[in-house]
Amino acid sequence: MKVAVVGATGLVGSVMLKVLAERNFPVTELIPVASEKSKGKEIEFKGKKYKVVTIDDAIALRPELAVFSAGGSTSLKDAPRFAEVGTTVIDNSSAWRMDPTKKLVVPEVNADVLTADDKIIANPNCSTIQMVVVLKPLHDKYKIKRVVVSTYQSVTGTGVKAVDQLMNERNGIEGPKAYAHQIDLNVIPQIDVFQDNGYTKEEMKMILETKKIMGDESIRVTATTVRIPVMGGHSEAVNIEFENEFDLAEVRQILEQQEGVVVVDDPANALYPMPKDAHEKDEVFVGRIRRDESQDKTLNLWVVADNLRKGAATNAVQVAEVLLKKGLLKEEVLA
Ligand code: 11C
Repeated sequence: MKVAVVGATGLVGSVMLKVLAERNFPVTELIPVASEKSKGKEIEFKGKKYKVVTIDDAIALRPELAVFSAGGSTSLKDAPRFAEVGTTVIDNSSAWRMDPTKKLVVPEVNADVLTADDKIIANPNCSTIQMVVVLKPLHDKYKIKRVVVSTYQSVTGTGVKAVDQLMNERNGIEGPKAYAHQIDLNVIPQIDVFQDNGYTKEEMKMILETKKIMGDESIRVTATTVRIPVMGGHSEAVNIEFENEFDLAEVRQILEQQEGVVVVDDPANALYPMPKDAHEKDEVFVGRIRRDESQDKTLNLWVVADNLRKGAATNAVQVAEVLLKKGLLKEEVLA
């Protein structure tokens, strides 16, 4: 099928192309889309070269699927234009996530919500995705009451400018800044802008998106999201209070059996998930599985994933795979 990748020259866009190729998604014609200044640039996909086109050109080509990673304002403006001609859009931005008419999907958690009527589907925030993949099977078994999460997030979540800032600072080179503060040899307890309640937008995404994806507004979530001078993936310390008592060996077994999760938990041999090891992997890694001894029915976990893969591109492609498997992408695009 014809697939448009909107934002093909960005960090997520380039990983998207890699993931589409690796997973052998049935792309017969790739339509790489970027801003006017990248028009005509060549992108290689599965050994073939494709010219970057503008959004208007891409809509005229009537793709069956468009995957967006070009920021919220592009998504708000242009995703409906694709949808109008019958293209199914999977959108990586935060533009549509909390819209009650749009589905917010992590296939391991809520693939069942997708229907043929869903023309714009939202891909959740990276730090939310890796957490809910782990929470879901535990919620099904023990019912989660409350989650307290603290994140340690990679600079790749901000984009190329932040990666450059980190490397420039490390090498003593002046350059443009993605953050208001130095990031190398530092930790910044702010991701995205502050809201009136004192939380950042990233923290509110984790709180609100988790409830929507899990389909349970009763789960209480609180978050502190932090940028650290790391590439390769986001890490999260997650504290989970359950309604029901759990058995630690059973928790481990449930997580080992969960699709998309890999348990790395061997403290005696200093084995636990780390962003360096999660880099370029599609799975979510869990370790440091232990009881919170300060409170009943409460568990502590350490969760790591490549934020550009499972946190963005891989999840989007997996959503497309579900649509394909359910026959929801077959509908003819308007001529
Ligand atoms: C970060 N989570 O690490 C952000 C990036 O809503 O898709 C992704 C922003 C989003 O900075």
